[in-house]
Amino acid sequence: MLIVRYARVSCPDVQVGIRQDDGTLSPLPVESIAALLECPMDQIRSIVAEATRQTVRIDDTVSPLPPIDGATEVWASGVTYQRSREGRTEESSQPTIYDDVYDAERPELFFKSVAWRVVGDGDPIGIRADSAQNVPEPELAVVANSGGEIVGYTVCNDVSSRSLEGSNPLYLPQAKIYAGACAIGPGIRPVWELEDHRRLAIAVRVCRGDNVVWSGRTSVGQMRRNVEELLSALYVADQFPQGVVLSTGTGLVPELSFGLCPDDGVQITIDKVGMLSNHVVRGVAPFENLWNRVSQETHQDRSDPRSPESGK
Ligand code: DO4
Ligand code: MG
Repeated sequence: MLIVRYARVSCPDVQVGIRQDDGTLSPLPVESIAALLECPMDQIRSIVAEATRQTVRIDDTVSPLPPIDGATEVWASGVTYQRSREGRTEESSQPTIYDDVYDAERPELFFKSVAWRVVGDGDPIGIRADSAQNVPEPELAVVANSGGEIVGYTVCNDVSSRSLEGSNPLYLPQAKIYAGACAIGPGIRPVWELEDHRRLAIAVRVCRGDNVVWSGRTSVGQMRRNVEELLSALYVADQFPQGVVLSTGTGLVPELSFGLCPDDGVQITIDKVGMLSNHVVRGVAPFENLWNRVSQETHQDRSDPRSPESGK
């Protein structure tokens, strides 16, 4: 099962539910995934267990949404796989810093996105208009609650500007945070359904027209650090009252001659967690609707005077 967010044509309010592997959806009695992540694990498990009684079929009237909302933030870790260290050493004007951070006790952690900027499965992902070379970064992301307990796992594409980061590591925030740079989905696989996340395989395929122009495969077992270590480094100096999604770094970096182009299709699959598919667009304009989406969801709240149901 996956914990998902979705909207329905008959009832456009955003709902949180459980998507079963047989293609049925069961609504959950919470208003947001953020509200779920406020709870301790035993409560999350019992809320999820309650969901399975009532089901609806998934069809064209159901639109999937990214499994993140509210004040939940996305953070990411870097240079956690040997392949990321090698790729960055090759591209960078300051190659030694990547060796240093790979070996260091303190992991590299960086802020990636607020929830409303995240795109979901089937949405476009972005490349910056001012960036010459851009890559997908297929990553396993861990979802934790307010207490730092692992709730589950999802797929993240940490889309990045390789040329900006390569020209100067101080440009990292611009290489990592811009319109369409963070895709997450399709849902959250609860931790109690996975025996050993380190055995999960991660695969990527980039299609241009009918051709596969880049593909790769790795396993979470290749990661130098473990997810508990990454999470405790994040929680040691901050609080996450509505939980966090922490992407654990990429082990798949293409050769330097490869870069994403508009209209490319990017598919990332993680065993037992799901497949995240997106197509590439350039620039900011295709993401202008993201703010409309979040603003509509906010005003769904009946207590808001701008909501039609409030009668004000
Ligand atoms: O060091 C910069 C970012 C690294 C990263 O995003 C990764 O290794 O996945
Ligand atoms: Mg990354």
